[in-house]
Amino acid sequence: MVDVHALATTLDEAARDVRAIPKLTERTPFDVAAAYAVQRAGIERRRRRGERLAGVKMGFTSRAKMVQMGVDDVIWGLLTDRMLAESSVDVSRLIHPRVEPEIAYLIGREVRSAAEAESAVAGVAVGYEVLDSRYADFKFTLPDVIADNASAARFGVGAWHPPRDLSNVGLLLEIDGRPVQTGSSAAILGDPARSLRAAARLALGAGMKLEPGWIVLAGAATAAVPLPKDAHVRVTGAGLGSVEVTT
Ligand code: OOG
Ligand code: MG
Repeated sequence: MVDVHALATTLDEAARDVRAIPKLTERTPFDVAAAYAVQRAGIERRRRRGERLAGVKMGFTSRAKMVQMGVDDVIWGLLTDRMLAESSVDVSRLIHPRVEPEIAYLIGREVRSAAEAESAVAGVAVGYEVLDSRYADFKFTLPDVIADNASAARFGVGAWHPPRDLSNVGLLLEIDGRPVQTGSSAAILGDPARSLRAAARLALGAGMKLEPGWIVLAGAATAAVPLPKDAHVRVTGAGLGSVEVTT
C-alpha cells in the first residue's frame, strides 16, 4: 500500500523549503491512480492552509512538451488562487522555475458534461505557466509528475476576450525582449478546445466539475524555458494581446 499522505507531505515540504527531492517512485513505485490520490492529498493540504481552487491545468497536450519531458500521456493538475501571479514572480521561492506559453479559458458556468465545456466558456486569453518540478533536474516518470501536481507553481493570464476559435493562434514567448519560443495553439491536441473538453472529462471522472470563475490552462504549445531572476517575460497570442511578468 502506498502511503498517499506521506508522499504528499514530502512533495509539499520540498516546495515550501524550496528544495529538490529524488523521484518518489525511486523508493516507492506507484501507478497513475495512486499518483492522482497523492496530487489530491497535496491540494487538500493547501486548502487547509486557506488556498482556494482556481482551476485546472492540462499537461503534455503538445508533442513539444512530451518530447521535452520524455512522457507520452496527457495529465492534469489543479490550480489554486495562490498560484495566480500578479505582475511579478519571486523566483527565490522556486527551485528551478521554467516558463511556457499557455492558452487560457475562463469558465462561466458549471460544466456538467465534457460536451458542454465549450459553451460554458466566458472568455479566452493568452497566458503563461511557471513550472517548478519538485524533483531534482526536472526528471520524473509519469506517476511522479502527476503526484507533483503536474509541476504547477505559478500562472498568469492576459486580458479576457470573448470566446472564439483558437485552433491556430500564433504564440510568442519573449524574455528580456528576445524571442525564445514560438508556436501555434494548433500544437495543443490540434485545437486547445480538445484540451478544454478533456479537462471537463477528467474533472468529472474525479468527482469534480469545472466551476464558474475557474481558469483552464490548455497546456503549452512549445517547450518550457528556464526562468531566471530579474527577467522580463512577455507572452503574446495573435489577436489576444500579451501578458507580462517580471521576476
Ligand atoms: C509538467 C507540466 C506540463 C504543459 O503545459 O504541458 C505542462 C512539466 O513539464 O514539468 O504544464
Ligand atoms: Mg503548462
